[in-house]
Amino acid sequence: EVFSLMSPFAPDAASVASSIKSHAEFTPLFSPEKFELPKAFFATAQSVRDALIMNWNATYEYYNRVNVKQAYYLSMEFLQGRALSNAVGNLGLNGAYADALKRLGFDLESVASQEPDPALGNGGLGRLASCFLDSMATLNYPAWGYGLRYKYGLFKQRITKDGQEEAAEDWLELSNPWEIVRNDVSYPIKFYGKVVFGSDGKKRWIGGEDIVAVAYDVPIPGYKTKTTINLRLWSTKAPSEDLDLSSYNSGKHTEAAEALFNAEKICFVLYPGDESLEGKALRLKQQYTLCSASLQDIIARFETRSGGNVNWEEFPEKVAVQMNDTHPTLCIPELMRILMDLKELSWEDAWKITQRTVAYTNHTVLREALEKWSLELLEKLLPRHVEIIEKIDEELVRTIVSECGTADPDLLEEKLKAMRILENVELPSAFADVILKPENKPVIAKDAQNGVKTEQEEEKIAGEEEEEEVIPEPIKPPKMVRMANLAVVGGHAVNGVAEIHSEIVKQDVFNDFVQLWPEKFQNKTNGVTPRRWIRFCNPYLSDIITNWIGTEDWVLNTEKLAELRKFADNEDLQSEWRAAKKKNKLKVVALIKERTWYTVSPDAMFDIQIKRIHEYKRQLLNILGIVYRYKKMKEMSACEREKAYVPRVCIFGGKAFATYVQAKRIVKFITDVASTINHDPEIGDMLKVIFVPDYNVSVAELLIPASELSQHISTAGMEASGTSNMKFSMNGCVLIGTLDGANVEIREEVGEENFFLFGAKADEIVNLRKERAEGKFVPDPTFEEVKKFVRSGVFGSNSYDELIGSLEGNEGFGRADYFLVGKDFPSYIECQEKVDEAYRDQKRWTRMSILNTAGSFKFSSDRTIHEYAKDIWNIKQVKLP
Ligand code: DL6
Repeated sequence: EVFSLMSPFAPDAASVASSIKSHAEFTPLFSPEKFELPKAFFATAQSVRDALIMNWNATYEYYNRVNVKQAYYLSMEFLQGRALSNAVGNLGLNGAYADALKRLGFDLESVASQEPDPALGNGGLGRLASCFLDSMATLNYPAWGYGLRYKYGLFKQRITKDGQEEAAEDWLELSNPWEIVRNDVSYPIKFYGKVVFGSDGKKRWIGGEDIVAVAYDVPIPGYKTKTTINLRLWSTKAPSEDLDLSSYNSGKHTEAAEALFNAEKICFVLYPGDESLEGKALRLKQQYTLCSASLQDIIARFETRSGGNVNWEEFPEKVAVQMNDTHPTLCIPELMRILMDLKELSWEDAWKITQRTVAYTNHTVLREALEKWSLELLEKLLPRHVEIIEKIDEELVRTIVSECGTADPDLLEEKLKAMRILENVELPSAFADVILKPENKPVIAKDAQNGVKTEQEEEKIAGEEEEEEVIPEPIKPPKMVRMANLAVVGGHAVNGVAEIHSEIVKQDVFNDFVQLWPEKFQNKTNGVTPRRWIRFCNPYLSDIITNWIGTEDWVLNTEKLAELRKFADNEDLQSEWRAAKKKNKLKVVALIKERTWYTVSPDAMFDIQIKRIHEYKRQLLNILGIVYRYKKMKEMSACEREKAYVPRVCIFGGKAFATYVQAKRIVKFITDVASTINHDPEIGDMLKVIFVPDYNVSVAELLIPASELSQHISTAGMEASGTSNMKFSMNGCVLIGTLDGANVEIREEVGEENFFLFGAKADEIVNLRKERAEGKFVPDPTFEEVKKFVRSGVFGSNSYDELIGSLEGNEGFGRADYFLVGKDFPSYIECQEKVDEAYRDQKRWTRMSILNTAGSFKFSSDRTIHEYAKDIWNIKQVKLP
């Protein structure tokens, strides 16, 4: 009962129904006697998968045949969200599947809601990767994603009276109908061991721990195209001979299975806690597994496609590797290692090929988030890679010395400090004398070849450990490897993810590199897929857009959304627009009831902030604004209150990293405030505060279409881009925000009168922090008032000393309001008053809403992917015949 999408005839409801029934019967995952919703979901997914597989095979076969250049997007995170509705929608089979399921006694929406939401990502970075895959497939770009198949996704969040609690997210519990295990696609991965010279005089990495990476493929369909690309996720296991059968049989079960567990645990969880050394080693093993398995796979494909006539110089003409942040930076030494040690290329040739192949996207300017690994740990885990990294560092030092000269030793020292890949590591011996001022001359560094022994020497030394006299060493700062610097040096392109962010990257984070290689640095403003983020999550609004524009082409060519501008004041459009919003709000009313037991009014303004909980994203500013509003409301009569404010439902959603204590305090504070305000009969529907637990992609798909105001209020200069701001704007939501990340461009596109702006600007932040440190900051009375109110005990016995203290520069609580909540508070309150005033005039508000959708066209990930394809990957669209 497999129907073909390759045929010119779309399958009808009858053939779809029989395909679903046949899967329910012949690829069973449940007992035969019942046919209930979970079974209906699996059978439907399997039926859709059949269709995907045909297109996916055809796509792969065609790319093989034409041997085009392919891009590979390597990412430790893919936040895919549910796949069923998206696949059915992209295939244009919504009607057929809805009808077929109706015949079988189900409705498509309920069947789709059975799907677990795979959370193989934390937030923006992972969701961006998934939007990119949708655009690559839709635009017929030959491209693949590579990631890891974590057994447990991002934790499940529960909200209790103590705040956030985390539980394991077992998304694979009932199996995953979308993936295809490729038992024939697996690669050996090695850790630890040592580097020796082989009998041919070449270096070899031997010994250590061996594991195997196995491919699990997930077909990614494009919208209205046969192109179906691949997301290849690696899972890890031990080589089969690693079960110690004799130990097992003698009853030592745990010891016997240790190797199996050690290998499998690499892919247990996304982001293992890395406070401990074991946690760090595990995260590093994850990163290396992704890089090594993917590169072995890419190289094998290149060799096969070369048909016995491999010309390595052509590698960058057939392969582009994009590193999503620094997490896959080990790609650089790994590609070098494979090319030199296994394919026998020279350093020079391998380096040219690597640089031309690899590119790096930076997603953060937070210094503490720029990854560094301990050299000692790396040396243990990947000894050959460290040698390669040391040599890259040495070459970099050579370049810096030759560019900068030695006339000004202070300047040279500064440059080396900022740019070297190795931190707190002596200079390579060749440079030590030339460069350093006499007082700073280090001990001669080790020669790259010293310390490397032959296999024979290794054997001889084994066992004859000499006793050495122990001389206490002065405490030195730890030697580190700066992955971002390695990524900049080893790649041919570096990009930021919004204009302002790319400028900060150039002027601040990597300024010294920009002076050296200005041509490497680019901007690629993020985007989101309009399929998932309007067309499928907001069918009410989509139908209205299609009717008024007169075509559904806008789903592919979002520029067409601009045509809505001319109808922004049309009363018919306005009333349809409001009705759609209301229908979406009603769905959220039900969600809130189900998840929190609170009842909220669909007539109130829905004001939403959903994102990871982080101090720089300033959920604290939002909740303090709500507290201030509540205090003012309490001081008024009912009549005054209604005049001064519009009713609001303030919705929060987001997870705090399990070990981020301050973020968890913020969650607790929000839920405490919510429970006081929501139970205050005097306030009623004028103000409600909701924390939606376990925020994920599916929750976002419900909340975003229902939003009227959304908050993007990070301290200016700290949010690289943000992508939910784009989704909100597309769905006709008005934004309140700072001039940060993509807010800047959104405001330009939708018009400044349709965006509520407040707060300090990025270029003022350094001075403001300095002033604070010098004790020159005078807090606004409103800010003092709100803090005092919180401390008065209105929200329970907790005095929130750690939270409120952190806003005051109280030494005990950290960095003197580093995120400038106090500075921006009065302008935020003032701006929120303007929001109320605008919302009172529903015609004005609806106009603003329409103009947001109309002006959001730039933020389609299709535009972003076209730019990557042209400016970085140099790949062409390939339409299947
Ligand atoms: O580029 C996607 C996304 C941006 O929209 C966010 O502004 C940014 O915070 C996020 N960055 C990260 C950084 N992770 N690391 N490292 O998630 O990327």
